[in-house]
Amino acid sequence: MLTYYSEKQALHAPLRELNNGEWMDFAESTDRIGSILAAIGDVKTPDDYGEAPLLAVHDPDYLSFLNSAHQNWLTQGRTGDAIGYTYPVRRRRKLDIQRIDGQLGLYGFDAATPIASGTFEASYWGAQTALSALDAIASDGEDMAFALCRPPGHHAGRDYCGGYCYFNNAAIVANRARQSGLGPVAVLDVDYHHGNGTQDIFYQDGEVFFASIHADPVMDYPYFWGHADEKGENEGEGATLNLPLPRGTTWSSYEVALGRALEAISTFGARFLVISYGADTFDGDPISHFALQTEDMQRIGAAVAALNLPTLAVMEGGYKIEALGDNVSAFLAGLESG
Ligand code: SP5
Ligand code: ZN
Repeated sequence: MLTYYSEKQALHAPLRELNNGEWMDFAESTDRIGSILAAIGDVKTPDDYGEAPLLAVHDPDYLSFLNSAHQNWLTQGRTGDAIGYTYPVRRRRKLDIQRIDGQLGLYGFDAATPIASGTFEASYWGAQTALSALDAIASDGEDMAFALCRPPGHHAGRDYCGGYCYFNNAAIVANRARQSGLGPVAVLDVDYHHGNGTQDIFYQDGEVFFASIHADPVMDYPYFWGHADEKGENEGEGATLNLPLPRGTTWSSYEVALGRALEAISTFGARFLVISYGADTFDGDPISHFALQTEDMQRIGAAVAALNLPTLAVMEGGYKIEALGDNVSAFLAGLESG
């Protein structure tokens, strides 16, 4: 599989996150990439498409914030990673917030998404990785490509980070594919967690279909989004499909949801597919609770490939480091078998 990755993506290396009221080692670690690279072999270095494709999805003030947040943190005399603690989600008004702690609340939605010294640069190159994979399909005639994005992206919205995500790589390429006339575009999100950022970005947009199979948000992060009755709004009504599944889900019921998602993508008339691939549906993932096996990752890839669409796979989550490389390579083998 044609795969893109930049070593600059490893510059993002927060130390810890808040979990169940305590500090734990940052689950979205740089070791994840080592496991994947060892399993998949050669990767290509991305080109630089600049900030414009990022700004087509993200707010310019949010980019400035991300670019300056860690320096701003250090300027306040702090050490380590910038982490917020004040989240004014209700009845907040438009204020010119300068204090770093206020900005972290304004531009984020959880305390598990630290901003470290290399976060902006790594996230920037993660997005360039996705854009390069898109260009391989759009300009070089490839049928499919894999963007080994890290940090992941699907929890990030137009003007906020969250869930280890800063730039929404899948949304950036879905939007650019649509603008390049490759649409209608569908995004299929198979990460364990609901892709709330991607959903939010396209919620009122009828040109990009978003389907997600994930842990029921009644039980699991991100709690506030991903419920089955969220179906899109205005022009986007009917172009969002949420298929929440219970903890403990194995292939037999996953397969049914996947079939429904793929059928909806066909019915929508998609001509281009972006798949947000998370390996955190794997049995034994340290922060997740499905029970898919490595062979099921191949089955997901093969089922997606049967759609016969130009397909760009974007890496999202997956935290069982020892199994991560095998899971990603099984998924890619499935995609290639189609
Ligand atoms: C991209 C992605 O997969 N983001 C996931 C972000 C999840 N962040 C918070 C998860 C909290 C899980 N707590 C589980 C406790 C297990 N002992
Ligand atoms: Zn996830």
